[in-house]
Amino acid sequence: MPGGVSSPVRAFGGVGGEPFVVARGEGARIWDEDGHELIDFVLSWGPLVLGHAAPAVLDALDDAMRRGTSFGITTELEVELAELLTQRMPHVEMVRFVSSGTEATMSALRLARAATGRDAFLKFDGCYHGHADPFLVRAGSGVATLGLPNSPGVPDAIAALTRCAPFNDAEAVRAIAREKPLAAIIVEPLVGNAGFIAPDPGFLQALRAIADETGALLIFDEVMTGFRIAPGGARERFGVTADLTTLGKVIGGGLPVAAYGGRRDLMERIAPEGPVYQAGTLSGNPLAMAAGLATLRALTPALHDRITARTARLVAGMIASAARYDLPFTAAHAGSMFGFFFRREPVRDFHGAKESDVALFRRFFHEALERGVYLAPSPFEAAFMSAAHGDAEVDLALERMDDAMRAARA
Ligand code: KE4
Repeated sequence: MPGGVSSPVRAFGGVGGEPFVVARGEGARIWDEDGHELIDFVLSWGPLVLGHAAPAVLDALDDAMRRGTSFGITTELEVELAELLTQRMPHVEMVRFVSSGTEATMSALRLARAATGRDAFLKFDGCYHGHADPFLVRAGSGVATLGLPNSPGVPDAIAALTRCAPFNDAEAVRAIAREKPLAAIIVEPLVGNAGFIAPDPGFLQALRAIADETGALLIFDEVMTGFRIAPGGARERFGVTADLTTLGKVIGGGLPVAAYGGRRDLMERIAPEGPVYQAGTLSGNPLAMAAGLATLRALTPALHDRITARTARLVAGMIASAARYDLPFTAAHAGSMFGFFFRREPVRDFHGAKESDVALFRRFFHEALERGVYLAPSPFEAAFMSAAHGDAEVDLALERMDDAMRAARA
């Protein structure tokens, strides 16, 4: 296994040291093979909004698997999850399930190109939309963590169709969109792959206006933000409606599920209803659908608000600790997702994220890990809370992270 991992960011390339091997998880905690207990704020990079081995998910899986694990035939479960998604996100009028966020964004881009007859599209520096060729240009997450400029193997002819602009820079987007007809503008409406970066007020509204003015489609990549930053996602939080939306992580409850969807007039172009081809052997897998349904049914607005309140308390406590030790620090949250940088000024784009004190982040990461707190092993990732992170876990994590900051200060 290259690097001993199944996905690069797990190899601790961003923080140094040897990654641990996990043995099991339960609620807010994981245990490594040596029995070390960790309060987990990565939660499989976002999916586990109910926590590890949530009883509701295990019961749903137990029930579903006894009827068979896969058919390659439509089941009631995928119809139910599709209906639930369109109820929670009414602007997602039709939805197609796939097995990873990469498939979701790759397919949404293909659809946008087919619908507009245009090839070029725009993404933002530091945003990560999975590892399909067109998106591996100035990408975030693991690409940024490993300091890779882009990726060998992506043909120049493909990368040439990818335009990039700094996040929160609407003028740069307007200039590019007027100069080159774009099939789409794709954005993480709140960035989680360059660290946690919120949109400036009006930025997403400006993207909507530019898309409308120039005939580009607006794609919100909500693989990470969906069902985290608000029960109805970015549209509920920011009041901006994308033409297409990609989802993942939470909608699978920890099993491989992602989806793309949006305006009916666009989605009707997808095979077999239309000519735009996209397929998948395990798309709509009944076990994955059951885990996703159990997760979203449990995630009521009231539960979302409870997790959000604890996330706010955790972030406030981290800010207080950093101030106590006079560390350069900025942190924020949106719903059950949060992030921080060791930098005094707020971070508005990828450039600002890269100016944060990465060496201090590395020291803090390891000091926290030694004290039983697992954060993402990269300054260019976000962090997550779950229903299983109760007040006791928040208090314990704050106590441990306070001491970790003291130790990392040196
Ligand atoms: P996957 O192909 O990894 O399921 O999803 C790709 C993707 C698409 N869009 C957004 C906004 C995403 O955050 C992701 C995947 N996120 C990373 C974590 N930042 C996955 C972790 C990893 O690469 O191992």
